Amino acid sequence: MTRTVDPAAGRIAALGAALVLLALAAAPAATSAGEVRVELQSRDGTPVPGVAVVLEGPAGAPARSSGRHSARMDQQDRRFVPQVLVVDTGTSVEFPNSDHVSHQVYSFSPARPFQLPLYKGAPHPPVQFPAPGLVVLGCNIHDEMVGYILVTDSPFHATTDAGGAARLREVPPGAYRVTVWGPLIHDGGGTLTTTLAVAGDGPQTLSLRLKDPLRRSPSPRPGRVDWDGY
Ligand SMILES: [Cu+2]
Repeated sequence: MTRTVDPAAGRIAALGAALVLLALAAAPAATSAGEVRVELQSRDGTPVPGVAVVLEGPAGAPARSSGRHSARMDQQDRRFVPQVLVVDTGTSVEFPNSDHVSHQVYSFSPARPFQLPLYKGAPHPPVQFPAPGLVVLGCNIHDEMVGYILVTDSPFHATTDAGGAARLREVPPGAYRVTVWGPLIHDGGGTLTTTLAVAGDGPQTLSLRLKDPLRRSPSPRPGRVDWDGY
């Protein structure tokens, strides 16, 4: 059996672990909420939608969740919709199939291997994602289908909209590490990181522009499936 291993997943998991340790070691800091807007443009200046943005830190921030414990990734026109989902560790995700054809959804990613036997509609219960990392989804019937669930210990996460903007709300002041991940991003192997000082006294915007052209097709792909022994 071939497994899909993405180096970005391990890096993000390690950062999540560090965040938890810091949260345990320090008392909660006084906070005032702020909104952070992260804008992502391609090399030619067009907005890049469907990209995951995660803010981690600062030291001393209380451990907390985003408050969202369930999510949904639909299947429409032989695509996962949305193609990229970013969720808190422990979130349960529904995978309804709105197509007229059946799909067989699977992941061999170390963060959460699973498979949903061939189905239409919503016969299967939600799948829980108990560990941080990048989960790459495929369909055993349609090789072109690929979806991604980025599971993070940080409550500050969003995906970019059609205008290439991600909005992160109620971000306390402090120094954050910003991670940007998308399946069409070529820069940095798909993962961009930077730092951001959040002042907390009003909305802030971080504008990022890619140096490399976007990939033509999403990466990584799900591993080729050998169902024997699964
Ligand atoms: Cu399918």
